[in-house]
Amino acid sequence: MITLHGFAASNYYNLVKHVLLYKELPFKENLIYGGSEELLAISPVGKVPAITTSEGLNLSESSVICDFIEETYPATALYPENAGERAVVRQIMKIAELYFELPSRRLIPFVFSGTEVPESLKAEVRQVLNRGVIALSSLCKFSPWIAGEQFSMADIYVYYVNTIVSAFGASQLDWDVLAEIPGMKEWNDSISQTALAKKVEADRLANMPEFLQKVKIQIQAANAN
Ligand SMILES: N[C@@H](CCC(=O)N[C@@H](CS)C(=O)NCC(=O)O)C(=O)O
Repeated sequence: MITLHGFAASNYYNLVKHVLLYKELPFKENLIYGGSEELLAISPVGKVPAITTSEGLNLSESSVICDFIEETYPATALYPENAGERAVVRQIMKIAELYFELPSRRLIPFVFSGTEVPESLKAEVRQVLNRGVIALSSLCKFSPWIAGEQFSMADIYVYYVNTIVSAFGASQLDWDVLAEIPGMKEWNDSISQTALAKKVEADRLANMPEFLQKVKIQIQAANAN
């Protein structure tokens, strides 16, 4: 059985969890936070999510884990059979990661520490997000799924990327980024209404107080040094 390591407040963790649930694969969750020696033994950069397979293989990096799960458990396929269509799904995921997730994440430390985001950083983040908006507007189909008729890995991946974009883009840039992409908000809302997304969200909310407490302790320790 697969063990999924990490914590439910993490969107990266949640996207892998959603994939496992979608494919109805048995798995157990090991609650573990970033920065511990225990995690470093499983995940070389000390980040979550990571998985341990039933054969004892440890893997990290959410997109790598998603591909491994798909290749190992191809029933209930999450990638199209056609190589070109598969590449388009991966292209959407990669662009969402590079131009939506990663720039939005640069705002997180300021939110957690309650400090003002410098205007220069806001401008940089806006610029990168804008590239994402242009690219995803041209690539996403929402007919009804993000890459077309077939529900794919990109539907799960981008949905969890968007949780970060919405939360931090709106609060720090005063910008409803998702509203810029025709069809994105409606698609996002429809995924949020699925039973699996609701389960993952309930687990996220349950983990938030403990996660925020960990962040607070880390900030206090950093300030004391
Ligand atoms: N590229 C990684 C990013 C994972 C990541 O940033 N995880 C965060 C939680 S959402 C983490 O573990 N942070 C802890 C740390 O940076 O020490 C992936 O796709 O899995």
